[in-house]
Amino acid sequence: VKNKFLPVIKVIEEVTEIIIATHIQPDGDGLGSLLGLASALKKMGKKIFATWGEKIVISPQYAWLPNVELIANPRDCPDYSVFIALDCATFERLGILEKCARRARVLINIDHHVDNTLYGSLNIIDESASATSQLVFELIKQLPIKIDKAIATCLYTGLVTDTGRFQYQNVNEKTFMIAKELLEYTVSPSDIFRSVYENISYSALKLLGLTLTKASFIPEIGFIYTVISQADLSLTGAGLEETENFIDYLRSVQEADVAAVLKENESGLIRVSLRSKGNIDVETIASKGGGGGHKNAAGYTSSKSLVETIEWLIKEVRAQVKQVRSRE
Ligand SMILES: [Mn+2]
Repeated sequence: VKNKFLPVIKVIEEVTEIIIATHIQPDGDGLGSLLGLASALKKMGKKIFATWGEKIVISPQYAWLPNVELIANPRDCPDYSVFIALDCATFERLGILEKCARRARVLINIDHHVDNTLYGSLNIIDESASATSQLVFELIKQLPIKIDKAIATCLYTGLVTDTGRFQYQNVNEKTFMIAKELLEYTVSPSDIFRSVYENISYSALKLLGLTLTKASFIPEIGFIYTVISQADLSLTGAGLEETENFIDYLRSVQEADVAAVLKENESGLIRVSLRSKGNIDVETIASKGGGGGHKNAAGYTSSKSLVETIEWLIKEVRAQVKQVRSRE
């Protein structure tokens, strides 16, 4: 097979300074691929600027990641000629880095989202990859450095979080092969499990309780959803960055086919996270809302009121569920 990373490696070899970015509101895969690649390129002797395009807040869940101190303030984004975007499906998801990315001579887009808009001047998109961290691993393996425990830990974290601990539909034989290879660098799955999944604050636990109590369920379409408002955050003292996994609790409800968590951010916009089971495609709904993602995990941002956002969402979920049921 043709080596899809050759053009990327050529660009990396040509320059000494590189910007690496992931999407705003980064998840474990965004942060894992960002820090994994940043660590590797630094080892090659490159000057690295690693960031994402909004105020940098890292939840305790990921603040322990190796080399996390490499993350810089996006407002200081330098004038480097190469910009690598990781796990970022659309140009908009680069947030305030858009200008910085546009300024670069080469914009490399490495991702696994089906709906990636190919905004790069070099696009390496592989929908079959379980995580962008998997693609970054394939790339780093071809660079003239020794992969170490720190790099492998970042990439394993991306893999384990994006696959729901190796249980989502994006898992295949290759996922486990890559996990096995990463373990050869003395990565500790149990340490990573504890750091990612047993590291929530007491405030976040309270917020989770509140969020679950408020959940609504519409049985005829198997739709469960809940809301996290700014008031809920001040009441409990938790931060939005601590709520990434909350949707998994909704998704785990036996009668639910679609789950949504609506999060009100500081500027009053509503970030909608969606999950589905089986053939129900939430990516279609998210795209209609101006976002994107994968078939069973997607999201978008709504500037409508909370009530209007919920009404629109219920209508879209109803249509999607009906369509799938009529086919089955
Ligand atoms: Mn990902």
